[in-house]
Amino acid sequence: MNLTKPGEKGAKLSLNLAKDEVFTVQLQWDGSVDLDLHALACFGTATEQPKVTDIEQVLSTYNVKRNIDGQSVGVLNRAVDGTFEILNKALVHSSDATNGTLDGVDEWIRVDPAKLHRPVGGNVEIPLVAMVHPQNVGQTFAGVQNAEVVILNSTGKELLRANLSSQFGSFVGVQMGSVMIDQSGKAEFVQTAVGFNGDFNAVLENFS
Ligand SMILES: [Ca+2]
Repeated sequence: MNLTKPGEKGAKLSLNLAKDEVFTVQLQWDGSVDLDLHALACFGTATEQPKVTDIEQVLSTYNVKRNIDGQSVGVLNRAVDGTFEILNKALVHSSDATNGTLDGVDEWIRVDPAKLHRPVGGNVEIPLVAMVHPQNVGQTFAGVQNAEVVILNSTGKELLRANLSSQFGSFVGVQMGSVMIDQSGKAEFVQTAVGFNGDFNAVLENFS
């Protein structure tokens, strides 16, 4: 499938997942540019839009504990295998890939909806964002070959595939859309496909 152009209204696409079925979001690309896959776990009530209220809900390589100029930043611990997770492994992120030279999948996020505490009467929204790492100054998706996002179900069946290189060439990031999980555990992908040239904090502000 193709994502809509920025500004077009997003369609809802059923992911055909069983209740509480684990699914995986994969990001792959080729070349030397560093892309990052990010996800937020947003919780809403019956009357309020899902939001991030705690930094522990931010699954991002920018939120991994590290030292920058003597300052400790980030709250997530990196496991021995390089993976990191939020909310008791409801969302797990692969080891960070700093270029696209791996064969196939470079970064992935695995979501286990059963581990999310769904608010009574409310939804969970998991916005998905792919971005050129900010250290690649001046680089946009146009300079990244074969950037693709794929969502797979627990048996590895492909539910969604979107190409980023062609449609979002002038942007440094794309908010692809959100996986919405309702009270019953049913999951849908709502595509928004908004390209942006700001930083990740601007995205975060939309959901906090
Ligand atoms: Ca990366």
